[in-house]
Amino acid sequence: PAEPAEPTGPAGSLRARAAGVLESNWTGTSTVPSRGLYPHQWSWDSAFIAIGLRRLSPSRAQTELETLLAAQWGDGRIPHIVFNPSVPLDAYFPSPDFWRSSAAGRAAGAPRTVQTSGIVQPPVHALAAWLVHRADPGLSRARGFLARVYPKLAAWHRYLLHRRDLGGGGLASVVHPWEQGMDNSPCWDAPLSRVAPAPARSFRRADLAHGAAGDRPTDLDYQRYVRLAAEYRDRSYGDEASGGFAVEDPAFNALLIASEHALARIARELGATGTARRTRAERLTAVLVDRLWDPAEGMFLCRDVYGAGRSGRLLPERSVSGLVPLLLPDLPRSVTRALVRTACGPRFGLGGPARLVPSYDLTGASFDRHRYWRGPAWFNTAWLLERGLRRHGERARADALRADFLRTAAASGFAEYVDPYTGAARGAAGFGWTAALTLDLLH
Ligand code: 9WN
Repeated sequence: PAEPAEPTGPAGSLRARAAGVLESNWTGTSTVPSRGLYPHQWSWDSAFIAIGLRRLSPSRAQTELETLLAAQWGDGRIPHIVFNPSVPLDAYFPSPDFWRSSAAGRAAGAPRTVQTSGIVQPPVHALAAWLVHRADPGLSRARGFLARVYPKLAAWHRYLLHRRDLGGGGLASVVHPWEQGMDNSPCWDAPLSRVAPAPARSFRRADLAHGAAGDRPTDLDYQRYVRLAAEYRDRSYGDEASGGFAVEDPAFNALLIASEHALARIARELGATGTARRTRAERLTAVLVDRLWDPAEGMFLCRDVYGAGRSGRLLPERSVSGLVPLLLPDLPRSVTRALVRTACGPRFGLGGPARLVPSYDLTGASFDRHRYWRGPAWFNTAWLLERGLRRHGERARADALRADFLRTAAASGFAEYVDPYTGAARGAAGFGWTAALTLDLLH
């Protein structure tokens, strides 16, 4: 790719500023997404952060992933939060005393010494591990990095593909909106409406001390998040009996497939053929198209597994999640062409009126340019789209998205998310994956 112009500002080069964010968010063994709002280690944040950290320090990037993997549960799940014991309990909700992982998660093999949540996040980890290895293969081999992480990543994928195939069609389901990572996406409105809200006074949100209420999920959203998580905990985090919420999400599954391709490469590097994994990734891609592709919309949609009287149905909401599968190498050409058309059309405005890629259809009834995953543009999804465009030969569009990414990251102070029309900063400043993915795209 063409060398991106590196925007500079009064505070020094963009690279130095991004590195400074990662430095101040580093705890010694991992990186927090943001000091104030998210003071612990988050699963998919750490994967994106490792992808950027490899440009600064491949050994720190390895440590980032290994710290997360050290909190893996016996059943293979990688928890969505690993709690830092030195952070006060009231700094983030839900805190360790809500999840009670080492007690409630005992049957599922939760670790005894570290406190975690009991839900998961998108499986970006094997992809991150492979990219981290590629940044310095000599160091990685000398430290036995891939040999150490491979069995853990394989167990993680096994958990998702077996215990989480709640729809029975071969894809993984998320059982909580926090698992998919786009917490208050309009995609969850219909399945969440079947969840009885927990009493408002049964918990205290900590996020509103750091973020504007209009930028965050609503109280009613939180009441439902709390109900779902508490019920899962009270089932000992078992996936046999099902709760009220199960969704097959295109981005979550596309990341699993991309990571399965990465695991195939890792297996090959470790002396195996990787063929079985590559074949599985190809097969899963076909299943993804079969179950979630909507040709009329020209994008992937979410499947509400318990919708339509538990026979399942595609949800009509159009979120950026439905464009993320562009990342995959084995999609039919008709699908990749339609995805690019949809991304560049009026709904997502890529290369047109929108900055980066909005999290939700600009023309959708639930669009809200400020409220978190209901419209604002996020940097991790832009990074995934940039990769997808480049993979499928859309070089000019990928270059333009990368330039927009770098400009917006610089001007917003590495914001958590931005207004999809103006690029104005929203949410936390000095956000981990925004800084990390900036470093990656500058490279
Ligand atoms: C709940 C940490 C996380 C991200 C998610 C984002 C947000 C948490 C929250 O922050 O979720 O997990 O408290 O809102 O939605 O994608 O991983 O950055």
